[in-house]
Amino acid sequence: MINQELSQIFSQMADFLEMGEVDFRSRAYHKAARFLESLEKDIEDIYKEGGIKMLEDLPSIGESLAKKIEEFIKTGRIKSYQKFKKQCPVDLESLKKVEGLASKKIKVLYKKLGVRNLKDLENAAKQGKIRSIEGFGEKSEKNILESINFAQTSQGRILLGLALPLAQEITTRLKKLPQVGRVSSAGSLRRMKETIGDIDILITSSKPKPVMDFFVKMSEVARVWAKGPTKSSIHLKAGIDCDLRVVKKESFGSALQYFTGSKDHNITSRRLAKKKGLKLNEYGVFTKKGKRIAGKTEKEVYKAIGLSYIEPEIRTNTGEIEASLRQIQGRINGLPKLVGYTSIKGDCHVHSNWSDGMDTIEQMAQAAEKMGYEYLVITDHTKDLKVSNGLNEDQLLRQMKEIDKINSRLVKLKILKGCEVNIRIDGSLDIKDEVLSQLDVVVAGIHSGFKMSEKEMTKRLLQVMENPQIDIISHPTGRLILQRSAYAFDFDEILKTAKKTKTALEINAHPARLDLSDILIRKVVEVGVKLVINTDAHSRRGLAVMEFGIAQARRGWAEKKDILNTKSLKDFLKYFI
Ligand code: DGT
Ligand code: CA
Ligand code: CA
Repeated sequence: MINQELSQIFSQMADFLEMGEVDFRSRAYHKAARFLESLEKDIEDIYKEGGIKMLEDLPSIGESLAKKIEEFIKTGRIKSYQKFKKQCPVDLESLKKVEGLASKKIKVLYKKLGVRNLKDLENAAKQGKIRSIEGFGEKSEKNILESINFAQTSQGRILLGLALPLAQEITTRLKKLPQVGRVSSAGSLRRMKETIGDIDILITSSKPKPVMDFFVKMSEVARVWAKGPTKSSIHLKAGIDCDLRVVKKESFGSALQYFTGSKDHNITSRRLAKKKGLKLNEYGVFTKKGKRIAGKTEKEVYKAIGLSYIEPEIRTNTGEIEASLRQIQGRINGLPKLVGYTSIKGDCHVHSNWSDGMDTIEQMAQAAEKMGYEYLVITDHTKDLKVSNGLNEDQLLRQMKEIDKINSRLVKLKILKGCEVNIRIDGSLDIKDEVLSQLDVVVAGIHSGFKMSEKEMTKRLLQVMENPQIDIISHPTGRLILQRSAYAFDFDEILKTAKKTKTALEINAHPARLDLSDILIRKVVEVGVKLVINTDAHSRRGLAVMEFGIAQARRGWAEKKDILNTKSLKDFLKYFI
């Protein structure tokens, strides 16, 4: 659509002008951009009909802009736009994706701090330089940091770790409204997918109007896409959309089933219903004659179509429906009994301020005790990682003594001694075996040298697992969601050796890692290799991400028995001896 393209170009021209010294012309460009966006007729048709004269007669388009439109229609580009773009000292396009950053603010950041791109912006915000600039403050600095991640990925998806707290905040508020009955998230968020395209919320309500009024006026709202009695859509300042749907009480379960998806899961369940002579949709389960036989709860919906209840995390149409069928028929290989959100008894990969953590060992232990854990393994970085203040053998030995002291003061929780020993390029470790052997649990991780051939990387990891001192491999594939893909290695070979050497693989609960993926976890479970869910926390607050790791384990069909840190302290330690 040429109107759209031109509108975008004009609005960028306006931004470029605002970046320069004189910006009075920018308003004309803004106006023209808005006009073009709302213009029903194709601007090219108008030009063909009446030439440049007719363009000039349009509201918001003067002589000079008409010329530019003509140039664009004839040549497919506008020279002055390209010139502006070249001269612009900053990466406006990316910076503008950061919520709350308009070109005028970007100009200030450039002039005062030399911010040219997202990386500069992130550094400035992290160093606390932005808050002191007029027109910004601490809050906008925080907002900038929060939305940078989104701007960087810009695919429109954000990490579950960002979306879930946002959604929880909104659903909690909705629950408090007197006109609201049931409330639930749906979509990918309810399935706890690693990244979220948009947040879906379902409610029942006797009086939707005030609820919708409330919803579109929340302080997080950046734009309102649509507002109606049964559905409203908003864009949040955090850079993600949120849909709110009002459904009937008697259809809440079927609506929840429908809007939780995944789409593929829905298609297969609907097909199954059809086979039974039933119709399944968001309003309920119906007989051929149109009689509703289920819809109020999800459980009854699944039951009506001949299935036992399927947890949202595994609704991906990758065998769960077949397993559910086997389950209800009492056959083997039914649905997995997914590990529960409260089943974890200890965190086995956390950092203290001995290396690059924020908090002391004691503070970490107290926080873990509060969470109800029985044990916490302190696994600071080791000496190769100089930037992370990695510990050498002597420091590790001293830390063990310190842990003994703190343990004598703790009542419920036991701190276990460990480290996250660095795996070198050649597969050797940076801490001597005789020190590693004195630790309770040794985690080994790759922190550099990601780019190797698959063969070399596999060899590197196999060598580590063959070392009897090594208990757990941390973040086994090295991926960072939306940022860095996994390194190349032969996962089947890893599994074989892990099984043989009784080495556990970590599910790293950090929302940007969630490494292993659901698909790999399923492989691990099938082979019978053990998993550990760890937060890799660098502060007390970091311990809270455990939930994401558990969700990931569930998405990979893992049961309690597959996860070592669901064991009591006694059994946990026994496993590693
Ligand atoms: P997202 O938002 O990209 O992270 O992923 P979802 O799964 O949340 O997708 P979304 O928000 O487009 O739709 C929410 C759910 O609604 C989806 O999981 C299944 C259901 N749904 C949406 N469109 C269709 C469709 O065309 N057919 C079927 N069967 N279900 C749909
Ligand atoms: Ca969604
Ligand atoms: Ca949606």
